Amino acid sequence: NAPSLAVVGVTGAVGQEFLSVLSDRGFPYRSIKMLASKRSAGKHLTFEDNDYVIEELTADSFDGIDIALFSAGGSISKQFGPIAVDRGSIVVDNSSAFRMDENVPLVIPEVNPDAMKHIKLGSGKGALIANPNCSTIICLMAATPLHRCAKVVRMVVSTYQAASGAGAAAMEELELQTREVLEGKQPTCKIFKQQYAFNLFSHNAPVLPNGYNEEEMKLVKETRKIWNDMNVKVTATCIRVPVMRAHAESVNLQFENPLDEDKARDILKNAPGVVVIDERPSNNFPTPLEVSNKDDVAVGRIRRDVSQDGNFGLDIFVCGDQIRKGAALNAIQIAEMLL
Ligand code: 2RA
Repeated sequence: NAPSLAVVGVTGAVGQEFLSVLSDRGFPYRSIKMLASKRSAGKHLTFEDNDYVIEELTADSFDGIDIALFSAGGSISKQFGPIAVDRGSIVVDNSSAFRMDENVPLVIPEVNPDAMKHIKLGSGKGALIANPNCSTIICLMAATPLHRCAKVVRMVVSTYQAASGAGAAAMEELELQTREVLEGKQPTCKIFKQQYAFNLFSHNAPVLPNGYNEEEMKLVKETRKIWNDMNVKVTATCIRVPVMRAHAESVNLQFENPLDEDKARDILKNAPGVVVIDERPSNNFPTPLEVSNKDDVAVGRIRRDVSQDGNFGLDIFVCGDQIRKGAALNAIQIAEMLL
């Protein structure tokens, strides 16, 4: 019978998108528990014409819960994820807390579904499944079909990341700053220490001793885990750009075996969860606005890398909705695999 669900962090941007995706996809559930911090407990929300009272997340929240969707930050996942697993829940965690744990599958359903094949609903045994970082999901949705055909040996990624990745408050600040700047006022800088409107800057994640920020190293490490290939060379530069909710990524791929651009285009046209927008005469290629609020990742600018001999290199440009496929949709597709 249909599973009982819990949504942890239901008031956040991803938490709200969990509910939208559950409804859009007719995900079957016999009950659903809306969980958030003490601050939100007691508030009402309507979901699928039913009224729900948001409950405070506690250690007892997971009794009888089959699947728990988490998106409330790494510290909440670290504290309550294991508790939920002990109570027999299968946790799909959108935070980075457990992504690199060798016992936790890191899953993009269209890419590496087998990584979670040992996890069964109804076994009474809880488990943890990690949702990859949004920029990783969006990149690998396009890069993996090509990798499966010609084996990527090196990937260089430049990302152009939306405000939504920094949360609902960042989206609100971008809108506020845009108005303020247009009105000749001093922009309000609370979320980011610098002006964001009409500007762009290196991703706000902490910078590590090697000079990369955490967002860039997530792309490097998560790609190797998801592809189960510790030798693939990955480097990344992640930039925050004044766009609301969809990431864009420029991806350069170097292959072990030749792959010409026409074959690459065909592979991508047939790839699940991918749409090709690649019209050179009209200069029509993926844009963040085009993919916003949509499930599919869009890819274009497919072209042979002229810096490589033969067909061993390819450049592509990818856009994907950060909140949907980059977080909530991917997590719920993972949950669907448990049904
Ligand atoms: C970002 N990847 O876009 C992060 C969100 N999890 O900032």
